[in-house]
Amino acid sequence: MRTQVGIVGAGPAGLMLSHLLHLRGIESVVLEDRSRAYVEGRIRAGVIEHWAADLLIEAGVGERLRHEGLPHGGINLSFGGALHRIDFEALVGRGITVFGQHEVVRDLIAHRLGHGGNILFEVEGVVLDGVEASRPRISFRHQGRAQSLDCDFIAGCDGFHGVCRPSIPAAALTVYRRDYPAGWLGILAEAGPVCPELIYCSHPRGFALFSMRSPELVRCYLQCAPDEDPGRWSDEAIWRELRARLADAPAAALQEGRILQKTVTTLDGFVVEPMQHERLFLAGDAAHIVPATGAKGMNLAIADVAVLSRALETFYRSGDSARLQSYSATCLRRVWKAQRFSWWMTQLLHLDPSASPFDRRRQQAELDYLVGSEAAMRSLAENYVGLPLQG
Ligand code: RFL
Ligand code: PHB
Repeated sequence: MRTQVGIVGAGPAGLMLSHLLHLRGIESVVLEDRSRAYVEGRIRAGVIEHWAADLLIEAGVGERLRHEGLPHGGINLSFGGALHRIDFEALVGRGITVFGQHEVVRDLIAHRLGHGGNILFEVEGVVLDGVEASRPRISFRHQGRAQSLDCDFIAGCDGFHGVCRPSIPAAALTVYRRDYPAGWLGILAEAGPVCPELIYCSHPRGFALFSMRSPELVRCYLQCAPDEDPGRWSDEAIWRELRARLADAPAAALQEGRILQKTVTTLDGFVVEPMQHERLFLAGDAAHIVPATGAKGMNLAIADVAVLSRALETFYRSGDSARLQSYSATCLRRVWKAQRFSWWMTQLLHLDPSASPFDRRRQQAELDYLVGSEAAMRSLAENYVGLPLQG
């Protein structure tokens, strides 16, 4: 097989890249090791930044996002028993959309397949060859047959545990990482939201987050140990803990519906530099991950591929590779700003078991300052709704 851009991974990065390339007249093939049903059912992100929602709509894959996505004009912080709203619309004139990542993935897959796109699910043994040569090749097995895909470029969109990043010689990369001393126990439950907008709670028992997927489905998180066993938590214990960490007024409205899913995620910061090596370009979680407190991971993945698709378009139109060469530098400026914001939200809201009494008082003062200062709230709002796309 032969294509212009071989894409490994059918998450938001790989699928959106394939779609944007198609709009620019560039061919691609997407190789995914899981089944279509698995990737369409994987519950992950929920917050879509303002510009990313606009891009999905402009690119013709935002019909359901426009009708079923929940536009939110702000978020709430809960601490000291009270709720404080941060009004994004008033502060920066924009909001965010709450719409599940798996719904974005579903729409992208349907659109690509409906327009002649080539996505191979359940491929095995993906190996990259000749990344440093002019014609890289991806070898894999599909439906029991060994196959290979010759391409001009490879896009490594295969997430944090994928094979593309490890295909780059270690000496060519610098890795930056930070582990956070907390995990999140996440649930999906059949209940109405406790409040029309998200609530981020800072509480002496630990952080909690109240989010949603639809008017009938909530997504909530509790700070827990990074190696917590979700099976240890009964449904009653989860609802009790969520209620305990929430301000009094919304806690009274908390509905305890049937819990459909319980999972634990760790909070990690990771960046690899550069995000490219010869003809291989890394995008999304393959190149960087952020703690979920800032709601940035999927948005960064979409930002990377927006930059990459434009750089590839310039190359195929005019032979000019300057934008491809500056791909990593362009993306990393945004990535580090998102890393900073995600770190800041995490330290602001989580209980750090190693924090001194001094650190705890400083954290309380920071929350108090934030909700009393328009300048501080505007800075949070500007970052949360999404910094403008560059490059
Ligand atoms: P993905 O989504 O991990 O997709 C990678 C794809 O590659 C496939 N793959 C392979 N395919 C072929 N061969 C191989 N060897 C392969 N190895 C892997 C995988 O099966 C998969 O289909 O990466 P991508 O596209 O870069 O997208 C990144 C996002 O998924 C991620 O950053 C977000 O989910 C992070 N995130 C959030 N991001 C936001 O922007 N807003 C949020 O509100 C938000 N909330 C979250 C989150 C992530 C969470 N978890 C579970 C980590 C909340 C949580 C709890
Ligand atoms: C979610 O709805 O899953 C969600 C929302 C906000 C976050 C993280 C996750 O910061």
